[in-house]
Amino acid sequence: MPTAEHQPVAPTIDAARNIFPQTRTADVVPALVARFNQLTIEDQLALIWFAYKEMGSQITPAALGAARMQFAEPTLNSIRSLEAEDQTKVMFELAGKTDTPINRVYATWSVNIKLGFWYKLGEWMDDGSVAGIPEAYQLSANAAAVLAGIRESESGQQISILRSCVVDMGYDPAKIENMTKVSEPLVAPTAESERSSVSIEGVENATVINYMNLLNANDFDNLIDLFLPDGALQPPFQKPIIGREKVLAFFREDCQNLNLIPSNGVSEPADDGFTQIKVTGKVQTPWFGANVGMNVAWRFLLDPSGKIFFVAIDLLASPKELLNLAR
Ligand code: ECH
Repeated sequence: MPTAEHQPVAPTIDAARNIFPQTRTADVVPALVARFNQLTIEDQLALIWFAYKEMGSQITPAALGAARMQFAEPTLNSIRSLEAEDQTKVMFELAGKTDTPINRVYATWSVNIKLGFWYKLGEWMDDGSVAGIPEAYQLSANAAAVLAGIRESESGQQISILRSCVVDMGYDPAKIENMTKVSEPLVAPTAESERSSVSIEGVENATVINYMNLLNANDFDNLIDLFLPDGALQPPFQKPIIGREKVLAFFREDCQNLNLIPSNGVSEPADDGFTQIKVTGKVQTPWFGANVGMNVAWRFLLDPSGKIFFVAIDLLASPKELLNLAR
């Protein structure tokens, strides 16, 4: 019996999201963030303060320079000039995500500017120039349990939780029409002669190697050429960002000065001439430098010409997962 000729069909993004389904991600991060969001605003601020007291010292000052503090400075200075009571009120409103002028400004900032803003406020809370959290503040039982959960997680997971709490604060950017985003200027790509090259045990694929090297060099214009026009990138705990234009905007806004340190991988044919590749390794953020290595996996789906149709970046559940290259 003649069989119908097999027509190659492009995979969907939804299908691509499920490649290497055995990858165990750090579900503890969204779980703790959800529990955090259930707490009272007072508890939320105190909890972050206590968590930050334990790990904030690992933040590298270089990151602050990179966040180009001038964007947050007018807001920071206006907060500093307020009475203590009103300073606390502004912080409550930020955590409460209400509609206020400061919360609307906050909504326009890139992730790094938001982090830098809080970093500076934290310093001022510490030295007494801005109202702080009373040392004797008693967390509720629920808040104490969330803090204990954060303490028990790995450092890469801890900073992901903190980042997520900071990103969620302020007014919802989606509710602001025609919003102009404010992000720090682009750094120049690393000079060709100063670039490093990764090597990945088990993977020689040129697209994957170039992806790592170009991202490490902040060379986003060449990096985006590795993607198909409708290619997608899925950051940890997020929905895929679809299409070259949006992915490029994301690289420029959120991905400067990352350090990708892939170590192992596996490559295998998928349907219709596609190739699926999983790589595991560490990622360092400019905020913590070598102090915090996040255990991650990259799951690539490449089309027959070697372009990226889909790549997901996952924060892994444990270091053990670095060795899990199962299909
Ligand atoms: C104080 C009390 C009042 C309330 C608040 C306070 C201040 C809190 C502060 C928190 C600072 C937190 C920081 C967190 C930084 C986290 C950074 C992370 C980065 C992860 C990056 C990854 C990159 C992965 C990617 C790869 C790709 O291949 C493609 C791109 C991309 C205490 C005052 C709030 C100051 C600084 C977690 C994983 C590998 C997807 C980006």
